[in-house]
Amino acid sequence: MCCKVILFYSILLYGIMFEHTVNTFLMKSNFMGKTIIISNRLPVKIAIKEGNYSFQPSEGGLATGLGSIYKNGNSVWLGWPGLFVDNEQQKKGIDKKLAELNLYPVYLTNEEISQYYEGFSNEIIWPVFHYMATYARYENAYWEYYNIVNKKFCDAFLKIYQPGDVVWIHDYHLMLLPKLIRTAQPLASIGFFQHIPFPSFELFRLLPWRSELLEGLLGADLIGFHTYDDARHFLGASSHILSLKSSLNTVLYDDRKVVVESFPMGIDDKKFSGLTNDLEVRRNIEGLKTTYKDLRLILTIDRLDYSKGILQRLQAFDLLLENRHDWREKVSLYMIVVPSRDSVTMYKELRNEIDKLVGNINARHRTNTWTPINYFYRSYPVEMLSALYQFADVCLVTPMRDGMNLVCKEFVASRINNDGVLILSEMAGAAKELIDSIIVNPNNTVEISHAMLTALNMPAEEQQRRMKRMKELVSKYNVHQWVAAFMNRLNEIEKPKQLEVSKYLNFFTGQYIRNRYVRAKKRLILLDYDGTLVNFSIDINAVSPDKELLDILQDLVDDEKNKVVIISGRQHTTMEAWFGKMDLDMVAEHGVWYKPSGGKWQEKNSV
Ligand code: GDG
Repeated sequence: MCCKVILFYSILLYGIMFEHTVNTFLMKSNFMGKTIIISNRLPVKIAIKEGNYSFQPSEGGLATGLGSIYKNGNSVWLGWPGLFVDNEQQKKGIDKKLAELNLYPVYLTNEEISQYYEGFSNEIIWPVFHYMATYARYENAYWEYYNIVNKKFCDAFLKIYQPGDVVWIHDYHLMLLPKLIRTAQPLASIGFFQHIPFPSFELFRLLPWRSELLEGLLGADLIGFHTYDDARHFLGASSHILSLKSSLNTVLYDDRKVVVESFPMGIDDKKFSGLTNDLEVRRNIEGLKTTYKDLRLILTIDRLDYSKGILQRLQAFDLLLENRHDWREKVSLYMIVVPSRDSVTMYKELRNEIDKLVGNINARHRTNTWTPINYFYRSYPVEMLSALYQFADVCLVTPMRDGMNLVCKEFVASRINNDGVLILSEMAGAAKELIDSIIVNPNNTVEISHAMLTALNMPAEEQQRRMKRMKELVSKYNVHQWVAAFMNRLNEIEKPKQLEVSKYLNFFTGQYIRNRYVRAKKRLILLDYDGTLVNFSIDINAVSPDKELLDILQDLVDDEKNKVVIISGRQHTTMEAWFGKMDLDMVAEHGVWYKPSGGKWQEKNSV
């Protein structure tokens, strides 16, 4: 039966190939289609003032990087606009304004935001993928909503998708989406990039829905991560959990090749180096100079999160002040913590712990003229960020885990004089690239406090040497290069894939072919014999058509929409003996002999 199904599909495939020349069509259309970017959030900030909405494009790294493709008129971005809207009239107004920016909203209900976003994404995936599995809450309701919302994104996507479009999905909120899209549009070109780490198998296996998540991702053609280790972990999980074979960076899944590679994300370095001339930035630097005078400054900037290693970093600074009294009144920690998810209990608790520890350290070490830790729980405009990046002596970035970490790259890009020192956790993706930083283990508070001393004492020439190399790297592998590398790779994969559509059939391509077959009004079905209708064999007698094959051919011939032709290198007398009684055309002996259905055999010269 199985053989019969495969045979039936291969017959259909051959027929449709010639009916529509699938490959040529696909290859042409792919390069003409638009790019559809999909992420949980749209790159836009929407503010409501007295019932009116105002829109401001987001300045985030992703928005900047992808801006080069989504603002070029042939691309669109699909995502949640970041606020709850229940009024249809208001939705229409928002839709219209967003469409002017090539943005398409997926509206979420409060329940969906709470269960899919705060629940599944941030209370399950986030902790497990950042190796903090004890924080995970495996609620079944979260999983249900994760499915519902991924499906919602798929439905919204299908409204704007056209064959030939390229899809680029971002991040862990949408891990089921590649498969949902693949099922609906089997031939779509789908890329997926994950911005957070992918954990090792031993962590990933903890998830009750591990197989579904992997299969969801495997709907993509290209899966990208920041680092080689993340890609390796993904391949390991596919092999352990789904028993999939992989060769180098390619997994074979459902007869499709899925390429898994690392694409370390860069920043818009020109933006940060350019900000050094900004008037507002210069004013902020003057302000910092007045406030901090001769003090050396260690800068840390993070979103409030337990993955960022904020407490450990504070302990390390405390250790430095305890052990080296000579640095008291000479150095301060300037710590910005950007509010985030603070309605969630564990984030609230983390904030309380940070508040307590900062208070404790300051209470023990401060003097009348010196505050050891200057702690700010708020976000700043980029002009202040840039001023701090330029003014600080040291930037301390010590996450417990981080997909990449862009703050350290922004610090480097801001150092126009090539001075300053970066201390970087080995657990940040960026540590694989910025090897001229001082690399530390974020759990080792002693090592971090030593690193701070090393940084504060580092000779100017060494600072310059290290910073110059890091700056070259940050500039060369910037966000534009990242976007180009990913999109080029996706296109590269697409070409051979289109050729392989004719070679490999799977569930999705099978469905696609079946649909096209059913819809066609007239079909020309050209069938090779050896290796197509029967297995290839050098024993000629072993490959005569059996009853099963003859029945399938008869079914095809009986359909009056079909014209069936068998083409072979075999003797025309053999073909006649096998198929002579059927109402089909035959081409034998490599085209030398031809017989139209119901007609007689004719030799080429006489045709
Ligand atoms: C994910 C991954 C990966 C911070 N404070 C302020 C502010 N920021 C900006 C920084 C930087 C960004 O936020 C934070 O960078 P991250 O790298 O931590 O990125 P996330 O979006 O949190 O996280 C991470 C990243 O995706 C990219 O793939 O690197 O590993 O977790 O750009 O400048 N910006 C402003 N005011 C602030 O107070 N204006």
